[in-house]
Amino acid sequence: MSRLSNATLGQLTPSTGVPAYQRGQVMPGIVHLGIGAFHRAHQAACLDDLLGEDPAWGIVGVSIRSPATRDALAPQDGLFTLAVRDASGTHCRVIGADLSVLHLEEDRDEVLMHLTSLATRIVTLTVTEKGYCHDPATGQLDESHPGVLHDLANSGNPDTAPGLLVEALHRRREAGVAPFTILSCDNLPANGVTTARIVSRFAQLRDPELGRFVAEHVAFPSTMVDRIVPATTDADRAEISGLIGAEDAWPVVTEPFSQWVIEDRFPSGRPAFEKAGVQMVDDVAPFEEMKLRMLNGPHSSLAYLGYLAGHQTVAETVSIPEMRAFLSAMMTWEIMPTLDVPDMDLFAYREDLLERFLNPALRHRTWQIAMDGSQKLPQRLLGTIRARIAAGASYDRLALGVAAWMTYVAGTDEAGNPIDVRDPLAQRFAEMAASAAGNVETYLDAVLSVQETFGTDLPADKGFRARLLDHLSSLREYGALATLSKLA
Ligand code: CS2
Repeated sequence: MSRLSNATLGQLTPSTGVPAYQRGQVMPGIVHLGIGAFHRAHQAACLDDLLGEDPAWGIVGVSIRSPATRDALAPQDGLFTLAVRDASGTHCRVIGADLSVLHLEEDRDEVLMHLTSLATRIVTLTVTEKGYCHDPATGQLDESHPGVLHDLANSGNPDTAPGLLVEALHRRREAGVAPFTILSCDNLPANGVTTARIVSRFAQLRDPELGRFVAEHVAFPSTMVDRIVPATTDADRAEISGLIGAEDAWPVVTEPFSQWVIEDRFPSGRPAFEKAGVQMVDDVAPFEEMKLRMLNGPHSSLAYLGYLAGHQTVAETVSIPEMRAFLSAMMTWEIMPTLDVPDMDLFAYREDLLERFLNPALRHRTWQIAMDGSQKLPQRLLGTIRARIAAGASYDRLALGVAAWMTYVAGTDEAGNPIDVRDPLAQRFAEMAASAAGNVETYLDAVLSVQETFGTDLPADKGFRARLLDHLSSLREYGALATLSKLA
């Protein structure tokens, strides 16, 4: 079987969608940092719809950590298959919007060349929560982060996203080239404002004048992104290569649903996003809060609870009726009252979410969603809990999500199997569990003292601690399913 590439595009099976434009005429206008599966299934698919009309917005993709995506896609001229899956089957379309894929460490000069080019008017990011080198509880740059210290000392050779953005903005300023607009597409709260704070602070630490310049002249619109994109497996690779009739080393698998809401602040210009179904708004905050609290909060909760009880995938976990009832009650009674989204039917949104979680054709692993909880919990569950505390309202189910996370990061599931915990703080949690030696209260107080996640207010809240203690004890004694069933 030949490899997917520009040369073999014409030989694919007739059912495979291909770019509806001449790739050779497309010019790079966007640099994307963090070219993982999510970017390719969401932003790249959206731009692919627009390039026929306006070829000025091709994407240069950059891997910040592993060169694996670059190595898989470079021989394919940046092409990959987007496989949309649901109960009706798998629909394949080849995306051509990523014109080239670079690796920061190995291709640093080329990356910086694109970032400083006049043609690059937007830089988008999906570098995951931890890629911002910030303190998740406060949203401030973590000034003791090893990557930040490295980039401050080696400003011409940055390794982190903030360091790279600031070096590029500095070079553009020196050369008299207008700054690019920075669009964070990660699941951070107020992602534009948060990214602006982090990048401006980094610039200020390098040079106060540069800090002022970034704060005053760089636009950071906020955005809400939504599409469920499980990690690609070898079985996906084999199936999709068979379906398209060419070998694709790194296709992406996703659901039919896709949503993108963007604040319309692009001083250097932008693609006609709205023509691809993007909602352009003045203020993204209500949409973003709705998505983080309604989708991601329950997603993380079900991932920890499901994993602990031995369930591998989201669909498998959510097919348990008590789990569905628990999630629905969590959304209805504890999350929806904290939201205020204009013209939005939250009940319909809730039903759509539960339906999406049930998609039987996506093998979305609970273990994948469980990753990096220390970075995710603040915006997914803890902000909602704070809003409920402020309103004097109950938050039992949300607290169970947090307790399930605490149990998960202690490193053993209900059957006594060790858990491969992936989190920047994994080592600390393992040590806390070991030194608590089975004492639930000692473990709880140790985890609650992690200020990066909980800040200083929640650990001091006696009611919050009491809820967690009840849930932790119940999880240990009766297990996840029995505990959540009481709240379903
Ligand atoms: C998931 C998200 O892995 C996770 O933490 O909750 O990636 C989720 O699938 C997306 O935010 C959906 O838009």
